[in-house]
Amino acid sequence: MDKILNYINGNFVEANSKKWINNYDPSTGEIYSLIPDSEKIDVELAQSAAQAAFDSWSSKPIHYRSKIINKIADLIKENSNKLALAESIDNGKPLSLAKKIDIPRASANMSFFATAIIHEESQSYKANKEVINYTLKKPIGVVGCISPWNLPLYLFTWKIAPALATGNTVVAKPSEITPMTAYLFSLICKEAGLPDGVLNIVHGYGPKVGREITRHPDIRAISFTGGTSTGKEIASVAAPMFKKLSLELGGKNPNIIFEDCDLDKAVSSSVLSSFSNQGQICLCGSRIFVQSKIYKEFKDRFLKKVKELNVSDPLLETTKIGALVSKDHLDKVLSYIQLAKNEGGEIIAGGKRVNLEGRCKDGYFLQPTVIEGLPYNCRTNQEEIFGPVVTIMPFDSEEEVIKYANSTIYGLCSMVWTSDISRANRISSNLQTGIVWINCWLERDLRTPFGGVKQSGVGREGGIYALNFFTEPTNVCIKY
Ligand code: TXE
Repeated sequence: MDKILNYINGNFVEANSKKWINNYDPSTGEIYSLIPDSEKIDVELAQSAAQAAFDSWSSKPIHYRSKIINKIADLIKENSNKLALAESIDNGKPLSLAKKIDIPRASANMSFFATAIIHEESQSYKANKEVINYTLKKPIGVVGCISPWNLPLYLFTWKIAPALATGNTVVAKPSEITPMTAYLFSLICKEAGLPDGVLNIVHGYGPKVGREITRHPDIRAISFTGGTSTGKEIASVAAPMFKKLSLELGGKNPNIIFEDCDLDKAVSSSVLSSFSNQGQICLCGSRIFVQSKIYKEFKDRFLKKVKELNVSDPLLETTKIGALVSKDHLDKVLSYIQLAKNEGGEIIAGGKRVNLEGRCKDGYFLQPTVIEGLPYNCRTNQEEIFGPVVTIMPFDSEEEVIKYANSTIYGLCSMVWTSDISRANRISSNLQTGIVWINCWLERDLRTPFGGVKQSGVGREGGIYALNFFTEPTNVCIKY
């Protein structure tokens, strides 16, 4: 049985408690590895190591930090097959998806921020002949990075890269449900020559380890991605301690299809935005709104493609829908399908657990599910389900669909399909989301502001937004 270890002060160690947590393979339902059941003392050891490493790391020239972070990016690439397999086994996602998206993006996260710091410009302001102001951006110190299970290494590196690049030292915690690639990442960081204590990874439960990171007085900023309810908990602990907070939370994203769209593209993209990663991406379009005139044609073409999606062993190249991440999550998603029925919805595709043959017979598999006939304001259309489940409904006017789209507590992203550029701009300015994709989905430029409004989060990640989050500006004013 593989034992995952904490990475503290450059050493690979068990939890102080010597206790372990079972780690399940969601495709088989079997325990396949163990993770340290860490607690407060382990977080304190990690914080001390990070504190001790801070002065040296933060004072290193940017090209030194850039070189090491680029080396980590290269080693992720060199180990991409091993990392993709580990990700697929740990999360249940198709191996092909991990190879195509998760691991390449983890490497890109590291190389993007390794170069961002050597191109970043700083500001100066000349008020008159005698006075000049300039801005110094200093690293914060020891920062906390806490990440979720849906895109494990992708989101873990998305936080760690800018934190390290800007000269901070890090105490990081991956989800206890998908710890494997974070562990392999720590081995890569060691091999790349990252100095001891610069990055520390503590495995374990959220309420124990995550909470201790959040409440440690000398971890001065928290970057978190996960559920909205957990985000509230973290904010309630960190805010009174005046910590900087970056919260990337849930979503209930509208996918709006106007009658003047390119229907082929809208249909095929909607299948991806509905069911990629088993619908376990905060950016998935879980509410599909189709203008009445094309509702039946879109629905028929969409359902045909959905029913062609094969749910099978994630390790098979042909698999499009893998396992959900855990038994608890499968039960949660199934409970929402039951809720949809209770609310008067009709299941027009899927809706049932899939029992595969062979090694995956006990895995957590679910049919891609489409539900019709629900009102826009019922619980099924208001709450984040985070599985391969979408609702579909018609609309007539722009005003009507904007009202539906903006009706939830979330505001992460929207998709809009139209060939009318004026309409695209009009709709984008009225949608209450941090991101709007027009005639596309998940087109990503890492320089852009990434994040949501309302209960989808606080702050933005990406590009200069991440560099600013992980630094504190000092304005220096000189009078000649
Ligand atoms: O996330 P959690 P979970 C949504 C999705 C999902 C729900 C819960 O709806 O069903 O969130 O998922 C750590 N203090 N998203 O349970 O609990 C935890 O150990 C500090 C959307 O995975 O938020 C893990 O490392 N940390 C999201 C991380 O927080 C705590 C992606 C996320 O766990 C903690 C994933 C605490 N009190 C789920 N409790 C997105 N936006 O992409 C837990 N953690």
